[in-house]
Amino acid sequence: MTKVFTGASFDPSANVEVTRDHERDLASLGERLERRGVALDREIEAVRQFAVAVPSWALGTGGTRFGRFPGAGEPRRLSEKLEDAAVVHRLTGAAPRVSLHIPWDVPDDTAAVRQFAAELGIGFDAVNSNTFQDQPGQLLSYKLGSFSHPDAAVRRQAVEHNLFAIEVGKELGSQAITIWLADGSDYPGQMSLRKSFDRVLECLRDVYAALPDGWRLFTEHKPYEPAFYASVVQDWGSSYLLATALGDRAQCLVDLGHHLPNTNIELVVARLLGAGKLGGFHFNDSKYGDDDLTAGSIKPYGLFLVFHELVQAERERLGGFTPAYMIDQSHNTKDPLEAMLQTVDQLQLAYAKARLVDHAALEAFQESGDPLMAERTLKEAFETDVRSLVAEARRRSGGALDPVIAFRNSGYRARKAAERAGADYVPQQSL
Ligand code: LRH
Ligand code: MN
Repeated sequence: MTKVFTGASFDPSANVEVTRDHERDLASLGERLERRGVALDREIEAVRQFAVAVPSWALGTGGTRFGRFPGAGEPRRLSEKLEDAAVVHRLTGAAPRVSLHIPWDVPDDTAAVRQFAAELGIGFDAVNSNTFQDQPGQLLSYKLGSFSHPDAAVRRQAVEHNLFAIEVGKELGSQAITIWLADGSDYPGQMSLRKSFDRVLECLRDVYAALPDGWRLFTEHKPYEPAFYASVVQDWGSSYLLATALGDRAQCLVDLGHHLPNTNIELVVARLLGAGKLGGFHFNDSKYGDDDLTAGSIKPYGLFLVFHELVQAERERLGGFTPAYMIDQSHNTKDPLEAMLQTVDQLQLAYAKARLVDHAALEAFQESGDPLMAERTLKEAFETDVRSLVAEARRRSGGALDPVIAFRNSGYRARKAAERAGADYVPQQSL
C-alpha cells in the first residue's frame, strides 16, 4: 500500500504525554460507563465499524459567488484528490471510500484509477451526476432544467449523462448514484409545478431501469438554490414520492443542509427510516441556508438527534436500513483536509454518544409519559465526553488519537505545496 505518510512524525502515540493523558481519560470514562452497565470495549469496537465517504469536491477550497481563496498544495486532479482522501482514512480509520462527482472527476483511465485508489487503501462510494452546469461542448443547455426541461431532447441528454455516470461508477466499484437536480423556477408561472415533477419521474425511471445489479439510486431533495421560487424536488415528501414510485432500489438521500431553518431534520429521518426509504446522508451543518459547514459545528445536538434515530434503527435491525454515510461540505476558510478530519471526528462523536442512550429507560419514560426524564436520558448520553473512546477507536484502527494535530505535525500540506506548485486546482480537471 502506498505510504501516505512517511516516518513516524504523524503518530502522536509517539508523544508519551498525549498517550498517558489519553489512557487516563479512557480509564475514567470506562469506569463511568461501567457504572451504567456499558462495556467500553464494545463501544470502541462499534465506533471502529463506523465509516463515512469523503466527497472528492471538498478536498480543494470551496467558494461562494463572492470569491474563492484557495490555499497552497491543494489537489489539482483526481489522483491528488485520492491521495488526500487517503490521508483522511489513514488518520481516522473511518473514511474508506470517496464519492466522486461526474464529470468533475471523470478518469482518463478508470482501471488505473481503481488500481491507484486500491494501493492507497480506499474505494468508491456513490457517484454524483451533474446536470446543474453546462459542460464545454455540451449540445443543449440546462439553464431551464434537466429532467424537468420542457424540451424532450434536453431531458434525454440529462438521462444519457446519468447513464454515463453509472458506467464510470460501475468500473470503479461504486454501488449507487446520487441524483440531485437543480431543476426549478425563479418566478411563479415560469414552470408547471406538476408537469415538471412528472417529467423528472419519467427520466428517473429511465435511469432506474439501467441500474446495474446491486446498485441503488438516491434522490436528494433541496428547498431552494439555484432555483429561488420552486425546486422540483423541494422536500423529503417529493423525494419520497419519487423513490417510492421508482421501486425498492430507489431511496432518499438526506443532505442536512437542505432543510429550511428550524426544520426538524431528525423527524424527517425517522419518517424515511419508518418507510424503509432512507438511503443515505450528506453530512454537514448550517446556520441559515445550504451553508455546507463542518458537521457538528453549528447544531451538534441536532446531529446527535439524527444519530439517535440511526442507532435505534441499527439496534432494531430495521428493514431496508443500509445507509450510505457521506459528507458534503464546502470549506471556504478552513484547510479542506483539516476540516474533513474534524468532520469525521464529529460524526464519530455523534455516533458514539447516540449509542450511549439508555434505550430501555428512554422507552419506559416515553411510555409512562415522563417528558423530563425522557429528555434527561437523551441528554445524559449527549453530555457524556466520549472523545477518548473515539480517539481509542481510531488508534486501534491504526489512525491518530487527534487527526488534526497529527496532520499539522506531519507537514503534509507543506510537502504538497512544494510538490503541487504551479497550475491551480481546477474542478473539471481529470486524472
Ligand atoms: C447540492 C449538493 C449536491 C451536490 C452538490 C455538490 O447543493 O448538495 O449533493 O451534487 O451539493
Ligand atoms: Mn448534497
